Amino acid sequence: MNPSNTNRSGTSVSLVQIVIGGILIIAGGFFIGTLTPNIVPVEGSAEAQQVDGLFRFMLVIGAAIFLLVNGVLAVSIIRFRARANDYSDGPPIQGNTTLEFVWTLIPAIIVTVLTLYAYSVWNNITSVKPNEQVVDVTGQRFAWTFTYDVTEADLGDLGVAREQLSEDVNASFVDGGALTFNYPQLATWVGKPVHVQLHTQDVNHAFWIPGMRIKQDLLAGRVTDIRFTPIEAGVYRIVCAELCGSGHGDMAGTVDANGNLRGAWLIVYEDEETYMREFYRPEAQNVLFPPEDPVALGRQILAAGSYPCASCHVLSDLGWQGNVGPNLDDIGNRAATRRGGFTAEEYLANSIRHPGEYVVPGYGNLMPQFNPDPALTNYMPDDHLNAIVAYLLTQQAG
Ligand code: HEC
Ligand SMILES: [Cu+2]
Repeated sequence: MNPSNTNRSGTSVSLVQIVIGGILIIAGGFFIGTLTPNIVPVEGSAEAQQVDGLFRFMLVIGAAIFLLVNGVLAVSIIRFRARANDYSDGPPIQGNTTLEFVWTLIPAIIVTVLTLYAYSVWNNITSVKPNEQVVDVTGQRFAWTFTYDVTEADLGDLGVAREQLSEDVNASFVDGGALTFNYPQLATWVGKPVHVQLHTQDVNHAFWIPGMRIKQDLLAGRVTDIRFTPIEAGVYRIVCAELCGSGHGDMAGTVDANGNLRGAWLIVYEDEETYMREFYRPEAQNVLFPPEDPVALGRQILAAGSYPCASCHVLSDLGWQGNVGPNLDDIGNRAATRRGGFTAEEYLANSIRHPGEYVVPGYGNLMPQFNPDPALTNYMPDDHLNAIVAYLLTQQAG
């Protein structure tokens, strides 16, 4: 009697039954694998297709193993249950070389194939693509900032010659020879390979765009990076996937009651032309020709999201909804009387340069210090500070 294919009640399992069972299990695995599109978000990038392909492959294998294990379990419970008055022991089985060989070989093959497949997907995702759009992403408690380069060629496109730019503009926006501008959202177009370089100003964060299937940690003191190529126009949520403090939840893009996008989102335009017309040119123009009026300038600087204020403060004029710090809607009314010996301007400037010196009662000392020194994190030049103060003083709601 061969114990491997004879059950306790003496009926044997034929090869045909094993083959039919095997086919059913694998077919079941494929059926469950086809459900993937229903349980994952839209595939917004070429990488998403690859990642989902790998996921589906693992799901088919996992589902087949699930059906095998639970199928055998169900059959065993029914067919080999203890009958009334049967107190006998089962047959004493000792080793089965063929069986052990098979159940070692199959998992070894599966793991090897998965390793090679996953490695090739990772290789594709991380490889350098031609004509990449490079965007610097800065994460800090509790906001994302996206920095775009304005190249010499773009300047021509915008109808500006470099020499035409005023001394002022050069002084505030040229950094290492390149013109850059910040924006609170990431924008690109279908088919454009994007290379994001990730910097953190404080603790570790993680940059996650579920629709693109990319997620990469930001590590203090290091620059990390990730690549993706969008294939579907639309707006996609950007999320921080590393618990980074009390405002962590504010590092995810949200939609307010009026349907407006708040916080960080990825916007994928249909083509380069639409991207240039609707996003790039207006934003670059704003930066190249900042308003002369300090109030308008302060508003523009804050609206660009260069500083992470939005995630900690409410300011209805700009759609800010953070609640880590005081509401700034009426800051213009109380700035002059907050602190003895300080004018409204001095108080606001000091709140931004040295927030720890006077902590508003009822709040934690959580606000970062914005420094006049470019070598320090959270650099804020004096002209930005003055414009922001001028603008905040006009906020006198209620
Ligand atoms: C990490 C959260 C955080 C960020 C980012 C942040 N703040 Fe604050 N802010 C606070 C908190 C908390 C307080 C109250 C405690 C204190 O006074 O330091 C505060 C206080 C203030 C005050 C004084 C408010 C009052 O009622 O007297 C001003 C003005 C202010 N912040 C402006 C800004 C501006 C402008 C920015 C961006 C450049 C900014 N904050 C960024 C958390 C933040
Ligand atoms: Cu974070």
